Amino acid sequence: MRTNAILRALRQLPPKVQLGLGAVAVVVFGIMWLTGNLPQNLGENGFVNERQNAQRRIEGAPRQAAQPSSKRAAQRPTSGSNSGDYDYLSLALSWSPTYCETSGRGRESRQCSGNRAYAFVVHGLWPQYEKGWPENCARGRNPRVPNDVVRTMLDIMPSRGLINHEYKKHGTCSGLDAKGYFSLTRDLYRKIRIPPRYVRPTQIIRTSPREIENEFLKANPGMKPDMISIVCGRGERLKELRICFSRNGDLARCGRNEDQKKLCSRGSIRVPPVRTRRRS
Ligand code: U2P
Repeated sequence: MRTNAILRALRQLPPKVQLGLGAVAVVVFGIMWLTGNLPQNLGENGFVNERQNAQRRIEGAPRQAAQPSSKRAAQRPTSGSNSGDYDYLSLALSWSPTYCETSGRGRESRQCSGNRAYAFVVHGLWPQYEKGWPENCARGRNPRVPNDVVRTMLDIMPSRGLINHEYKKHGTCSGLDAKGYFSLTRDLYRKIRIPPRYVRPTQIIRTSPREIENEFLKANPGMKPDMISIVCGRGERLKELRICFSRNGDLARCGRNEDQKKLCSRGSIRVPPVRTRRRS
């Protein structure tokens, strides 16, 4: 209704003024298009509906740390525009000996056949929704990790391929560039104390998810049971740990992604020892 009245009023203006206003509109829309601020859905009659816009602003607003996200929200398409939109961070620490006995078996890699025997290594730092997670937030762009950044991470993330993969899939959703994302990863990793018997075990450890959790709680004052989850893999082996942090980088309650029952419901698990000599 209001739109029609505006159009009627415009038609009554002298042709030169109509032409001038038309030119201004073309320039304004051109600038909005170039800067990526053009509204995606126009309302009735081609004008933006203010109510739709207000709703969109609320939906697009950065999420608060404790705000629950629905399954639909978790599955919504991700792109560069929602990078930085997440509820909490999950630091995934992989037990390297298990990886080398299973998925990495037989691979000629720094991690499984190099000189250094790795124990816990960083799998990734994952921006998470309360349920589900965003991924690959830089669609269409090539989110390459600069070589100097890769080099700084190899001591705790022993594969160039893994470093590139984790940044592309998860880091691009953190709202940080590669340097910032990996420096945050290291900062959070440094906050965790690994209990002594998991630093370099040379014998198999037979234990349980509950016992590992208790050992981490003891070594890390401030960590609570709902901030850590133990993941087991094939053959009842310890596969990895997930430790959760708030957006501010403090230890925090995990979301439903780290549900212990889903990640490892076994009563007992075994922790393979680190490699003690170089394989030929
Ligand atoms: O669990 C199998 C793979 O799914 C991805 N994953 C899992 C849980 C989660 O909270 N977030 C997540 O991304 C991991 O994929 P990757 O980063 O290794 O490609 C995980 O290995």
